[in-house]
Amino acid sequence: MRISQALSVTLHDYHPPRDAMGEEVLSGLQQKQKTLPCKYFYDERGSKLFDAICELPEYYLTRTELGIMEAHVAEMAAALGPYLQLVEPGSGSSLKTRLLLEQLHRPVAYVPVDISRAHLVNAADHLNRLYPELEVLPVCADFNQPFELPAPQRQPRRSAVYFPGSTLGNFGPTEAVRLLDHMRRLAGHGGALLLGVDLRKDPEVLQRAYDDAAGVTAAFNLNILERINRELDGNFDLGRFRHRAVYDEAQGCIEMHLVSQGRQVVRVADESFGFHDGEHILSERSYKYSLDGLAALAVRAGMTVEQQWLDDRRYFCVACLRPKHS
Ligand code: AVI
Repeated sequence: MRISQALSVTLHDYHPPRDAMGEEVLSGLQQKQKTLPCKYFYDERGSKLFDAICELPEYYLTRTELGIMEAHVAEMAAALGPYLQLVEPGSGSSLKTRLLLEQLHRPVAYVPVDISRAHLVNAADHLNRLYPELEVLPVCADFNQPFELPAPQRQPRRSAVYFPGSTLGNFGPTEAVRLLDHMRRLAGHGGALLLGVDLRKDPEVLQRAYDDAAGVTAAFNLNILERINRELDGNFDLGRFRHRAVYDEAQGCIEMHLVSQGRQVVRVADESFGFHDGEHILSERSYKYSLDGLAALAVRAGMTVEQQWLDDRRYFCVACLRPKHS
């Protein structure tokens, strides 16, 4: 890890490898069920398309979570407590984070953790100028890999991890437990985790949210193939793959697929991959939780759900999880 000065902030840099994409993409395409890791959606165009998704009438998640935050942020801040160090894995300097920071009582430090160094530094610099009382300590790391929290100049009384946006849903059950367990350890004794999760609901609502009428989600899904073409010397013909969203009700999981239109052979780097007509690549899973399922998940990660806030339609939940025996 290296510490350096970047704009107005001190950066703790774990130099997360950025060249792992080739290996992961090739090994995903070699599986019997071809898969692509959904983290590679977010190149520049993918990030813009995701922002556009968040504005879509069908994609209720962002709007609903923001509504819950606006209605209950004071209670959330009280639950987390004063003199806090707030850690945000996969941070984005979003409106939700600012809402929370503004309600916290005398927060000591804000630690955004992100793999994208330039974006992280710019967002941290912006927050640092906006809240001069707050020590902003960006950490450039893959939040799924081990890293240590930087020590703020003033000693915080406790730490909390903020993980909004239902990003947890993009991890399978085993990985989700591992990730929550990691966050519990980051929060430490007396700490907490404030988590935003999407809830199970009418499959038609989910279907529309992941297959919108304007085709923005389709463009977002197909963009990963364009990225592979550009960065890994691939030759996917984007006109010969179609976006599909499928809800598996038993698992409470919406899957995004890229379906091959006809038989074809695609080259990526030096490897060739054959597709038969209708064969699909699984590009994302987005798990939806019941409140019982969320409580069970928390227990598996050594925590309990202490408080939870829902919208009127019970579409989304922001939950405060506390380590057991804390
Ligand atoms: C980032 N993540 C929580 C989004 C989700 O809803 O699973 C990604 C997304 N995929 C399609 N639309 C949005």
